Amino acid sequence: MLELIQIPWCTFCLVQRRILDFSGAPHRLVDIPPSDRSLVWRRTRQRYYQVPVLRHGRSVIFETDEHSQVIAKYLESQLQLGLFPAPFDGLQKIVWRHIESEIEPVAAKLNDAYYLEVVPPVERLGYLQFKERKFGRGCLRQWLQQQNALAAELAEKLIPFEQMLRDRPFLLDQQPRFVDFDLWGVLAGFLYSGHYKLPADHRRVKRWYRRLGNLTFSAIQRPRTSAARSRLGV
Ligand SMILES: N[C@@H](CCC(=O)N[C@@H](CS)C(=O)NCC(=O)O)C(=O)O
Repeated sequence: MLELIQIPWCTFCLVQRRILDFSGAPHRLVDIPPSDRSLVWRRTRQRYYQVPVLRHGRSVIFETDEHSQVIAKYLESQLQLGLFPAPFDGLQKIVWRHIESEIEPVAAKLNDAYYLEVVPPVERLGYLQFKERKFGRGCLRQWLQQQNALAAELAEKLIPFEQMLRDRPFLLDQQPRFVDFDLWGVLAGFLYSGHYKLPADHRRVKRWYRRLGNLTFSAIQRPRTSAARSRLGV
């Protein structure tokens, strides 16, 4: 059984969670409190403290740098979902770096602005402290005050993706590739608090988001191949 150790509103966790749901592979979600990384620390044998972390039998998989995609590539190796086709190798790397360094921080700030609603009461002090140490005193309050400007920034940053969807159903191709899931997770994090909507002007992004949110691999790919998939009980 695959197990995803996660924080439910973490954008990077939402990426992996959507890939797992898309795959149809049985999996379990293990939520950890943001302030207590002891499970991750233990599982990774004192090598990692961030989330997400994937456990598969005796294997524990986690990222090795800011822009590695170790978990998604592991899932691809096990499930053959077509996430990393060779012809898109370089292009995908450029796009996911852009998504994670330009778009993710804005989406996460907008969700964190509502941390009093998103984060359980017992976790709020630690969360505030963690964010203020990273971004400066009063950052969460400022993001709440600046939410219109941040939302406008996000909408502007989504324009290239709206353009990419002009002639095809997914960002690069006729089926979703890794970068589709990467952007989907970032936007799911943005929407997590329930206070925002995707920008009204970005009609293609809105349709793509809804489509990808409900999509399963079995709906796009027949026949399913690989003994590995059946070993995982897919
Ligand atoms: N590059 C990593 C980033 C993961 C990450 O930033 N996780 C955050 C939660 S969204 C975390 O665990 N932060 C805790 C910390 O940095 O102390 C990935 O893609 O998984």
